[in-house]
Amino acid sequence: MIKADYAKRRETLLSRIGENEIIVLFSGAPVPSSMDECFPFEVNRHFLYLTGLRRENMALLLSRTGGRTKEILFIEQPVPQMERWTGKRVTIREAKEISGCGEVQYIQNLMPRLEWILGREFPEKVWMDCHRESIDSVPFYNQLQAEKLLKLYPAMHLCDIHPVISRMRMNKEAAEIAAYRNAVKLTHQGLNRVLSTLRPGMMEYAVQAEFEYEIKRLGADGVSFPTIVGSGINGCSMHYEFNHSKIEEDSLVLLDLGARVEGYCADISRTYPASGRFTPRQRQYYDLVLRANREIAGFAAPGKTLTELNDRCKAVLAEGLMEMGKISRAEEIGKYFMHGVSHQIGLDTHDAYDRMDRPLEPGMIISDEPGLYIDEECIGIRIEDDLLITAEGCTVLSEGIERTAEEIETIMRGRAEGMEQA
Ligand SMILES: [Mn+2]
Repeated sequence: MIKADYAKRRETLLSRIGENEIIVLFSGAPVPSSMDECFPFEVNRHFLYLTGLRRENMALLLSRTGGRTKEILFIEQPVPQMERWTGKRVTIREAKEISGCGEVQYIQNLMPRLEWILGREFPEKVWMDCHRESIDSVPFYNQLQAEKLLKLYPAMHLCDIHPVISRMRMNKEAAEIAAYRNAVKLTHQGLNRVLSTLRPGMMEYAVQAEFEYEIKRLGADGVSFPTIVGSGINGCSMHYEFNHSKIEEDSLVLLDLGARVEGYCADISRTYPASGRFTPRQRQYYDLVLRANREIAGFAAPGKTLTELNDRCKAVLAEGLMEMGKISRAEEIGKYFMHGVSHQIGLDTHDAYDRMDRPLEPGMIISDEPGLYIDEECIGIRIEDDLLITAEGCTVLSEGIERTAEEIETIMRGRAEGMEQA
C-alpha cells in the first residue's frame, strides 16, 4: 500500500465541517450476483481514501463536538469458522497500523454509538455519502444506510459528504502521484505486449488477454475498468467492451485500457493498425486526432476548465475535418466527436469532482482523449494520455507510451523482422 497520511486527510476533512457535526462513512457490503456468489467487492473510494482499508463491513465515525474531534473506525469481528472459508480478516492491530486511527472497535458497536450520539448529543448535521450516479441506478450501500438512519431519526439533518471529500481527492499528494506513475508504467508494459502480439485474424478478446496477462504478472491490482478492444466499426462505440469480433486485415484496433496500481487507475487509449501499417486514409484521421491530443497537452494549465479544454479540442478537430472536406461547418464536429476530451482520474477512472467547471489546479490528474468516430469508413480512433497539472502547465505522465504513427509502425515492423529471423 502507498504510505499516505490517512490521519492528516481525516483531520483536513473534519476541519471542513462545523462544530457539533458528525460524519458516518461505510466501506460497503458485498453485492450478490447469482446464487451464493457476489460481484468482486469494490470498497467505497472515499472510505479507502480516508483509511487505506479495502474490506467490506467497516465504517468510520468522525465527530466534532465540544471543541474536540474524535475518530472511531469500526471493523468486522473475525469469526474463526468464517475465516476457514474466506481467509483472514483485518485485525484491530492491523487496522490501527494501516489507517493511523487510534480507536478501532467491532462493527456491532456502531449502532449503539450512533443511538447515543443522535439521542443524547443532538448533532446539528449528520454527513453521509449520498452520491448516486443516476436516478434509475441501484443505490450505493452508503445511501441505503443514510435512508435507514433517516427513517429512525426523521428530524436529523442529513448532508452529503460526497462533494466535500471529492474536492479533497481532486488534488493528488506526492504518494498518490507516485502510485499513479506506476499504474501508467504497467499500462505501458501491457501495451508493449499488445504491440508485439497483435495480428490480423486475432480475436479482440485475445488482445485483451495479452494486456491483462502482462499487467497482472507485473503486480497490478487489476484493470482500471473493463478493457476496451474495438476493431473496425467496434472502435466507433466509445465504451465497447464485448471484445468478441475477429480483427480484420487493414482495420484499426482501438484500445482503451489501464492498469490499477495501489488503487490508482491509469486510463490510456491507443489505436493501432492491425497489419502494422496505417492506410493513407486512416493516417489522415489519425494525425488529426494526434494533433488535437498534443494541442491539449500544451494547453492544459492551472486556471483552465475542462470546458475550455473541450472547446479547444473540438476546434482543432473541426478545422482538420473541414480541411479534409469531411464537414463544412465547425458545428458539425459533434457528428464525429461526441464525448468530452477530459475528466479527472484517480481512485476512480472517472474520478470524483465537486464542480465540473472548477478551474484546474496543480496536483490534479486529468485525461487528454480526443477521438474521431467515422462509422461510414469503419474508422474509430482515440489517443488518450494522462496529464498531471503543474504550476507551469502540465506533465504528460504517459509521455513515454508511443503515440505517433511512425513510432507505432516502426515497432510493429521491427517485430515482424524479428519473427522472420527467428
Ligand atoms: Mn478516459
